[in-house]
Amino acid sequence: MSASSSSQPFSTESYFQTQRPPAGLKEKSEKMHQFVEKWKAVNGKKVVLVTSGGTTVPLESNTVRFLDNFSAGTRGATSAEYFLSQGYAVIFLHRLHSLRPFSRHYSHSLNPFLDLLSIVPSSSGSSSSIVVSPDHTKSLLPILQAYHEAQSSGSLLSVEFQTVNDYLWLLKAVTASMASLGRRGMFYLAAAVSDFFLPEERVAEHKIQSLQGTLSLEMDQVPKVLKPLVQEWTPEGYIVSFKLETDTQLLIPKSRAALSRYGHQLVIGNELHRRKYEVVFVERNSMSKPEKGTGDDRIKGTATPPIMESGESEKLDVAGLEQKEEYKETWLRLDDLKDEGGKGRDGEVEIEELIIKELLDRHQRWIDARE
Ligand code: PAZ
Repeated sequence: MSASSSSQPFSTESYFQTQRPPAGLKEKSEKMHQFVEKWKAVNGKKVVLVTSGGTTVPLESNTVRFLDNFSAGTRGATSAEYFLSQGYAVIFLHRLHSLRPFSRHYSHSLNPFLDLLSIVPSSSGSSSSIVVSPDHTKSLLPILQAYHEAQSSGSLLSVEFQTVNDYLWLLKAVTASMASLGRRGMFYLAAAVSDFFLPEERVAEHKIQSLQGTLSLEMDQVPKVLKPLVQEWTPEGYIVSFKLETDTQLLIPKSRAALSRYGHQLVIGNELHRRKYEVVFVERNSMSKPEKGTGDDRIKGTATPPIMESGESEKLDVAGLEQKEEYKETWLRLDDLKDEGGKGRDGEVEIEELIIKELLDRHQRWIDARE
């Protein structure tokens, strides 16, 4: 299959004008809206949107094949648990079949739940019963208690997406609802969202046939919705985006470029292979958002960011990158805990626990700065 790209890149606006909303959008949006309204009425309650897992890009509308990425949803599912433990109400917008809060501890590949159970044979003709083996009870108990607590309080709402199109529409819808929370709303955008997609008019209807020989695909760039999200959809929300790189040299400059470009509060950078052990918080020295359209100027005195996002110019402005004083970086490393005598890497502490601890204070300061 060969598909030619449209000459104009999609803007956020043209994307939503031309790409159809997914089935079920209305119902899911309504659920998220009700959830936000419920918690908005509770004085001081903070609500976080956690996005999690990878997005697919279907190659056929009767989908047999699709492009995907590596993300298992560990970051999002783990973070959601820590947000709940800190009193947040959590909207968990996640990829279908990716890891979920609480059940992630018993994933079929790492820790199959059948291994937790033992059979107690009947003693008097009644049927046998099943119990959790004593050696697993200790670790299961707090997880089960936290799970029941989230269920009975209704503080966790899970909503699924699969394709990048599902994700974009749901993100727009939930942001519209969460905007009314003002600064009490946090956006923790950990999903690994495809940078490229096939516009629906170029998606084959049926399974692509191998008779055609080679398959070449030309994909369009997914519009950078973070920009309208920050500047129009929810100007008051506390917004945390993630930046994944495989070249560590790019982590900080690209995180700074994202802050500069979108004007939000925090970028958490992580390198693919070390993401479970260390992350870097990249933020501006001041808490304030830059004025619309001025973020780039804060770094280098022109309207061009130091590193452009993919699909735009890849020009690197070294002079801009060297002006570091506008930004600060804070590394969180499990190895540091070990050095300090705590439980670090391969111990019981998860990096997400450290991330959420750091975020609590920053979010509270963001709220206090306005009130
Ligand atoms: O889902 P996971 O735990 O396997 O990976 C988490 C992650 C690397 C996808 C996340 O931390 C992240 O960086 N998300 C943003 C990716 C990006 O679009 O740059």
